[in-house]
Amino acid sequence: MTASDDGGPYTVIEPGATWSPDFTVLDSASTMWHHPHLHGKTHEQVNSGLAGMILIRDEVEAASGLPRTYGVDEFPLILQDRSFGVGNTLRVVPLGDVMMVNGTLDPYLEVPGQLVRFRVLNGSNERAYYVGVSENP
Ligand SMILES: [Cu+2]
Repeated sequence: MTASDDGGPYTVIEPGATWSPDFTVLDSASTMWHHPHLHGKTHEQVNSGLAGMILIRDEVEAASGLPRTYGVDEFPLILQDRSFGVGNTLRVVPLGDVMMVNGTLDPYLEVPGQLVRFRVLNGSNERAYYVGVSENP
């Protein structure tokens, strides 16, 4: 991967512009995420929703028997805490007081009565999540 395809802090994408990196994925099947690294603005931009998942698949994962039909039996869940101010504007704070999943307040998902796969991503700025417990640092 070249530095220009890495999207580091010196790759500025102007409003309305498009950036199309080109690289070969070398990782095994996994759940990754992308987000900006503009110096001093990462928190604000991720808080505003500039983040998402990258689902990497391979033949091992295909043969695993895990559910893998996106939106049918495999679901991405991006957890983010947020805080809203006057007029429901997003506030940039380290720890939000409202939970969102996939950018949705009070999320609801109906799943089939079978084995399903959740790909869970902590997309929060500073909050850590633990199974069954959410802890503030
Ligand atoms: Cu990062």
